[in-house]
Amino acid sequence: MSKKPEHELFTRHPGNPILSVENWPYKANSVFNAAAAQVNGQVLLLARVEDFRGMSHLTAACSDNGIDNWQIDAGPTLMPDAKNYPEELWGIEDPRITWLAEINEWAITYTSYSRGGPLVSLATTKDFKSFNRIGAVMPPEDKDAALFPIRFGDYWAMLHRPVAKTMTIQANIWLSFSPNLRHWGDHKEIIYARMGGWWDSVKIGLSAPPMETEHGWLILYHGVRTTASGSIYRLGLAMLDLKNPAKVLHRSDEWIFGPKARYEREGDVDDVVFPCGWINRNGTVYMYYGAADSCIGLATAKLQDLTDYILNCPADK
Ligand code: BMA
Repeated sequence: MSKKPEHELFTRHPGNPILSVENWPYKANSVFNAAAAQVNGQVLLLARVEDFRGMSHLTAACSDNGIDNWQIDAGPTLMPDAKNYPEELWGIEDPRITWLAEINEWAITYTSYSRGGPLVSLATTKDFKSFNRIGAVMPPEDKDAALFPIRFGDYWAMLHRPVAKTMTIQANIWLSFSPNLRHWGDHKEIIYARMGGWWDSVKIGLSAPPMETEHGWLILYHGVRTTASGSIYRLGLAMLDLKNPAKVLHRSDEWIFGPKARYEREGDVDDVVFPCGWINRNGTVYMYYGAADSCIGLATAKLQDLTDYILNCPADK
């Protein structure tokens, strides 16, 4: 693993980017923002693949070690289906995967790019070959959604990021509940973009799905700041209460990972790190992130270091 900047908790893999269009079995413009899951002892990534029309679909890649020797599906794994799901008109993007033990299926939240703007869609699968679409679960504009793996009382819970254009743009993380995965309510706004000079001043959004720890739900989120030369996407951590995920226990003041390597600084969209998946392999967290909307990077950290860090961060204000 290569050296990491002093303030960063994650170490970039020296083989980065670990996946890009050069590895892809079919023609594509870019491969990025992949969800991650541990499936039958392997690491599965469900990558966003953008075609030369500018529209995205999702394709699965599997590896024994989560680093190399990826077996990539020969063609798209999940294509937009605008005929039956009109909200998928302009593609499907940025998936997140959560294992729902109760129903013995994986839940995939993804962004559908509808005529009215991006919105949150949900599908389930047992095998990443056939998919059962629940369909659009949040109207536009809303994205960056992931489910918790368990119910709280009778209710499934989902983090997501609606956008409201009032006097300023409001793009904060919300928590919603559902008895059946289809109908969502009891909406609560829980983590706010910090405004002003902060690194996460303009927009924030959930990155990977919440990770359960003994201290609480570990949250990885991205924050956006706009500068004279564009937006910078960086990452922060938060911790939610285990029993009551609406309660934010801690939040990092500083970003813990940001665009530094060349493949993160230069691409179709410069200065973006955008994880949609992380997994815990024997105490090591593998974070998979889209780099500059062009390729996929891997960075690792000890889960213990992440929890030590966030527990020492201030209680959320
Ligand atoms: C966000 C999403 C991501 C993308 C990022 C940077 O709004 O569209 O898919 O990686 O912008 O372009």
